[in-house]
Amino acid sequence: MVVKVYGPAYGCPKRVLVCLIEKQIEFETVDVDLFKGEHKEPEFLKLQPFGVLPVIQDGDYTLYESRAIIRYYAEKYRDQGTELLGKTIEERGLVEQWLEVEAHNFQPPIYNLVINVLFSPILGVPSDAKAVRESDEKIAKVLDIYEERLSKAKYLAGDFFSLADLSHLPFGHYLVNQTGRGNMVRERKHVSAWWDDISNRPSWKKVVQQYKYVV
Ligand SMILES: N[C@@H](CCC(=O)N[C@@H](CS)C(=O)NCC(=O)O)C(=O)O
Repeated sequence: MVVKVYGPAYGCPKRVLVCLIEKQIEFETVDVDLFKGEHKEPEFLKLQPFGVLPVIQDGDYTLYESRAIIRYYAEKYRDQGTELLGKTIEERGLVEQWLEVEAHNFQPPIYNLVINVLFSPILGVPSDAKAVRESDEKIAKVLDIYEERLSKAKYLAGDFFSLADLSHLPFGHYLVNQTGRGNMVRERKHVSAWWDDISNRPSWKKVVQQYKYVV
């Protein structure tokens, strides 16, 4: 059974795509156009009642929330493809810790930037300069903490690439390549080396090449 992933052109679904590639799981994609409001149509809401991307269908199993999906596949196919959860319960704890940091500290201010810097002009709505300034300040503080962590470990959870690192790829890409803030990463030696390492993985390069970002 091939996994169906909805919305490959956007950031959060790319988190799922890169995980499926690392885990060597076959999938197909279904386009959903956020700018046309397809994610708010009744058929889509039957799958994802909150009207956001992604959602996956795996046979008759439906799952949404990108980080729930990647945890599910990393666990289900533990012995297939890249091991993404750590070998010990302590390693797993650190993977979970950094997944939470990504979800609550890293992605939200970058998401705000993406809305205000990239989406607002397309939608023809004014961008909120205060929100942009506050997001920049939050991202700088978060990256200072990452710099400290990555000066002691090659990856966020230790010396192994994990779901925690993988989860940063879609919005790290927005930060470095789409919102003109690559300097925030480049100014921090260890964050910069980490970003080069994870974003050069064949899995992520394939996602970026085959499922182009809409903006
Ligand atoms: N916590 C959710 C967030 C989903 C989310 O915000 N998705 C964005 C795309 S990255 C979206 O669909 N936005 C459309 C909207 O908010 O209307 C997840 O990780 O799956």
